[in-house]
Amino acid sequence: MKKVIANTSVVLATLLTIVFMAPTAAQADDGRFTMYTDDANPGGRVVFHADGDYVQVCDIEADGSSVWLRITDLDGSGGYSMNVAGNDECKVHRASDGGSYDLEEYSCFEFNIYLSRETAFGDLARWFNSSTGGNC
Ligand SMILES: [Ca+2]
Ligand SMILES: [Ca+2]
Ligand SMILES: [Ca+2]
Repeated sequence: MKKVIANTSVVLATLLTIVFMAPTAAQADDGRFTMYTDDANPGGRVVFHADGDYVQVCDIEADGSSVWLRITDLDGSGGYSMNVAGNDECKVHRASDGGSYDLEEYSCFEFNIYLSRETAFGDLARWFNSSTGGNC
């Protein structure tokens, strides 16, 4: 029995190593961005991966406010809005959803995240939809 516990510890240690190494690998990639709303204890977060046009919006605080994201194509007419409500709730859209969710490649997009109760807490960023891009 003791031997089984020891082996389990080795497996756990290995798994923990993998879990803690993963975010480092993700941060090293280009074309991945994160932004929070501007309130002191942020109530909203957006994550964008240019690869696959992955957009995740999360309501990360029980503050009575839902989170809105508006995406605007500064080079064209694309983009969309999405809303998520409820603490720890997230919504995801990606290119494979089709239509306006398939953002134009190599275009510059403005991401505007804000809270339903107070738009002054919004934040804005401009990101290239390109794995080698960045801010634009
Ligand atoms: Ca893309
Ligand atoms: Ca909230
Ligand atoms: Ca696309």
